[in-house]
Amino acid sequence: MNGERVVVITDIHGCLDDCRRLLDKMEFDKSRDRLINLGDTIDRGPQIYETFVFLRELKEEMGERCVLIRGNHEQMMLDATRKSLNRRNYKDLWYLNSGEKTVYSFISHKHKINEFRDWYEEMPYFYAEERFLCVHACLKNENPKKNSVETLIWGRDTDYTGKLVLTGHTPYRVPVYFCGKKSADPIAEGMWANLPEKGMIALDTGCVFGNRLSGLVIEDDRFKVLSIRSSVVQGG
Ligand SMILES: [Mn+2]
Repeated sequence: MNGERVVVITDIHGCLDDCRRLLDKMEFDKSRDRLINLGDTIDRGPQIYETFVFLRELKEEMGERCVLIRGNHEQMMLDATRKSLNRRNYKDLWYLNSGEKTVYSFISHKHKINEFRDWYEEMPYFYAEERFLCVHACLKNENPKKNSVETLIWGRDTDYTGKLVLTGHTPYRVPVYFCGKKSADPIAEGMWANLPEKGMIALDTGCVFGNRLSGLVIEDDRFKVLSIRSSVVQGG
């Protein structure tokens, strides 16, 4: 193996215990690997503030090897907490999507999430390298800059056939691969395979809804999917 290992996770939604267990299973090494998180770190789950502390420490230690991409939930929070006259509608939207849980998680640790807006504001909408692209939701055009923000963080298109993109956002039972047809091909757990050049790998498996947390390990031009069972009790 020549290059660094890449470890991709997504849609943690405050499920920090599960995130740690998955990173252990992926043998994540913060001193050498690149970590890419595809967004949606906040809202819905049990340990939202703790997830923030964990990721902030990792980012501080790893620097540019830690890539934290923006999801629609970070975007809703940023819109709802922006200092402007017009944020009432944004706050309603965020609270409809579990924003209150994030607010109270920070308050219960004697913080306001507003204190850390700047940290969340630094999250980019996409990440690109030679082998693949990363966005939270989906792409229509393989040039990330030619997609609307709406597509990047909320989109649900699966008919993309451009350069390989890794996504989260829409939960599937297991990680799936799409390339130009409606049906999804499930990706087998723990099996090394060649990294596709085109299409879309969707990694969100609904951990916060009680299913599984999944991630991708990439070494050179090969990848494998690893996952764990969620510890979240539904309705809890
Ligand atoms: Mn999302």
